[in-house]
Amino acid sequence: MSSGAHTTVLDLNFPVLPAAGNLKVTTPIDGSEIASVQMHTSEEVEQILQRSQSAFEQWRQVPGPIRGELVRRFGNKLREEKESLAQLVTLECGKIIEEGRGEVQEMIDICDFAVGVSRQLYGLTIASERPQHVMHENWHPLGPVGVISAFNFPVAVWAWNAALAWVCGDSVVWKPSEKTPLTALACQRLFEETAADFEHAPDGLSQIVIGNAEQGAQIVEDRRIRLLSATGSCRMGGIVGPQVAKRFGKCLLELGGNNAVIVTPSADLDVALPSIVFGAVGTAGQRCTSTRRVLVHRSLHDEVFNRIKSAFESITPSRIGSPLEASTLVGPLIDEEAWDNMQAAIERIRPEAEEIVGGGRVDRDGCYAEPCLVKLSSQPEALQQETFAPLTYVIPYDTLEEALEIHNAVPQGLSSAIMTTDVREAEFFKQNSDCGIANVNIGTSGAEIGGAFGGEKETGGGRESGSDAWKAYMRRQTSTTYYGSDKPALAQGISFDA
Ligand code: UN1
Repeated sequence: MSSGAHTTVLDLNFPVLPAAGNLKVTTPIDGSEIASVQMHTSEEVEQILQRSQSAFEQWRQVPGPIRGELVRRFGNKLREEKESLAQLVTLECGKIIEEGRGEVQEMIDICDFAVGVSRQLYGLTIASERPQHVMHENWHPLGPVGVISAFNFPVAVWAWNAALAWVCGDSVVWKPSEKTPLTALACQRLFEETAADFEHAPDGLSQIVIGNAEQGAQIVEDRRIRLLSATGSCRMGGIVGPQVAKRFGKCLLELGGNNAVIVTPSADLDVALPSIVFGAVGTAGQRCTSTRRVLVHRSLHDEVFNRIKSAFESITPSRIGSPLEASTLVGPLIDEEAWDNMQAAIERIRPEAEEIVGGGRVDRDGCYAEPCLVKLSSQPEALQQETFAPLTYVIPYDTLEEALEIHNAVPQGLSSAIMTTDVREAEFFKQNSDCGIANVNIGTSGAEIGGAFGGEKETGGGRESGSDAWKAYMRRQTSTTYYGSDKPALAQGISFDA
């Protein structure tokens, strides 16, 4: 039942996608079925895990810079295939094509970054308290890494993990969202083509598990998976985290956000507004970094609300539509459940709202929502939850201290931003935001890969992509060597004359 246009994207770019299976894949563009793929059985998952373990045993012996060479070539492959992969991303998860391209660019960027890291897996030399002793901190490959990713960044988040895992000497088993298996299969094919020409890459270095929570659980519970990197809801993290901890595995959790922008009286609103609007409605509000709350100084509450409202109204309905069209700014929600969640959140907030703008459904196949803006007089309990939709609340505050209190009074701690031209306000905000990301005069979404990405509290505490996030993919070892020939001294000055 796939429409002509969709079949063309699939056939032209990735002709070897499996023809039939027990997992239906639909496009949010119009809700039609575009493919079906076969889910792995538990025996197949077991074989994948075995292959991953033996790939790791070989790959860990390959020098870091040579591992980096594979990632360099994979990055180049992505450059060649950027447009077709971007189209597939858009087709499968519904983000606008410009953002689909941005997502593939994010993969290319992390590959470049990881190539550099492959020559910089630095340890430390540590001063020993004992004569003729030297201490080192070494980093060794960790083991097979499991990656569980979400529909909204169907390929970039895997690439953040995989590129670093590969240069760190690890193998990767990836379970993509059951809503986006096609992009994962396409990435797997691109990786296999790259690895086929690279003599040092063992079979099974990167593998995919197609399935749902059942296949996910098998990976989560398997002791061979030394690091489990999971992106998704706080609810999912609350299940996965304890399961991994129970078997003493390592976990990297990248969970929900509830991100706010604070607008102070000194803000330049021409700088602030575009960032707020992109943060609120970009990716149809389906980023973990999307702007959910705008905390505005009371003196600007009406003005900021009205300006965001005008921006939303200029988008609705003409710029809401097929994400494959260049003029579209807001594409579809992923599915009917997302639409229902958005409507339920609007109904929950309705009794408290001073004004609600938008939030209706655009009349076309697929779940196309008008961005919704809600004016509130304070932050109610209902805002403790994240709603994955273009739904933004505008809340007044009186002092910056109060703004930070409101800001931090949610369970999540991913991204935050302040709009100000006052350096004191900016620094006060950075010191007091409890989030992993704290931006000044840019929005909450759209982080570059160079920084460590992730958040605190129920966001899970994990850090991915830039800075020293690579350390999560390796095992740390402290090594003390005595190079003298007399009886060696004991640490802490202990004397022990046997
Ligand atoms: C996510 O939504 O899970 O900072 C990741 C951003 C993107 C990544 C978002 N670079 O918005």
